[in-house]
Amino acid sequence: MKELTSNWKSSIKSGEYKRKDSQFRHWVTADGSTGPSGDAGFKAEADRYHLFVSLACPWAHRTLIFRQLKGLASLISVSVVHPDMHAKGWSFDHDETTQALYGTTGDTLGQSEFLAEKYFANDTGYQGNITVPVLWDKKTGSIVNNESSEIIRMLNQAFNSLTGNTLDYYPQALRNEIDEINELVYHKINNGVYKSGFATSQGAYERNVSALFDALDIVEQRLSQQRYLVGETITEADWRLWTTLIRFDAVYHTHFKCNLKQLNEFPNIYQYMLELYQMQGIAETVNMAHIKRHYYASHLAINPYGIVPVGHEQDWSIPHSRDAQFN
Ligand SMILES: N[C@@H](CCC(=O)N[C@@H](CS)C(=O)NCC(=O)O)C(=O)O
Repeated sequence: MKELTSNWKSSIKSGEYKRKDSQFRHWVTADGSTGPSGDAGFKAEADRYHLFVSLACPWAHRTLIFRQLKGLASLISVSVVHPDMHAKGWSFDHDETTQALYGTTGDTLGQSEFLAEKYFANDTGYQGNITVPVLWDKKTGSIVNNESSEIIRMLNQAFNSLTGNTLDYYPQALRNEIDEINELVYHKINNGVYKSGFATSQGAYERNVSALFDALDIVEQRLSQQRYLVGETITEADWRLWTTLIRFDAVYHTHFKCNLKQLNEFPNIYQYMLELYQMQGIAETVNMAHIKRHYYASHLAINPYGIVPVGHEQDWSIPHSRDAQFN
């Protein structure tokens, strides 16, 4: 297998990290008609679709959360890669030890050694990055979509008639507000931690850390006055923010040098993070050992010996104050 040029290494120019666009953009829809992009033919069906994820990846984590929130665990299967990501990209390395420590599953659909094989399965000339999450169609043996923000919208809607779960995390009436806060959260926080950690100049690093903490101040202020990002209703905007928050103190603060403050110094954000962690089905999507191992042991350019910091024990099951604050 050829060596891959990893996303973050290839895209650093003048100190600024630039994330590339995802390439597979088909949509699963209730009746198989065309979605906002890509081809038709991907009808929502039980046991047809599969997710390839790393438990470390905040983007992949979104899709696991929506699989839980929308009651899709028995309809959509999952393979979990090994946390270490080196020259050949994500691997399906898996044994009893990695399973116990990191929740790896191996390639539960086949015999692939690396995730790249799934990308090249139907497109030997594929030039894009080999990223998780991947939404895979077991019927055609091909990738449907590798853009998490789109996968969660499909999971939110397309399978409703199969599951009877009509909870809506992107309701029509709130879309403008959700889109607006997503913009801030994506650029300054979700991707902001990466832009800080992968900056290769002091200036780029300081610019991005400063923008990140300004955005956290805005979010802190907002969450002091309302329960969720767009009011009293929890939406996709909250879950998109949350996957960064849960990794913050253990990884981004240290590894990506996002260290103006720890997250627990933002009282409203911290309590909100606890509240969401304690929602049904969510804690089981979090594997801190996998998260820490991936970041610290894979990004050797910024942590050359791959040493994983011990860190302090974080207990997210302690009672939170959001009920009392917003009743
Ligand atoms: N836009 C993608 C980004 C996914 C992404 O960058 N995933 C990272 C892991 S956190 C990855 O697989 N990186 C591997 C690489 O770039 O080589 C999404 O949101 O789905």
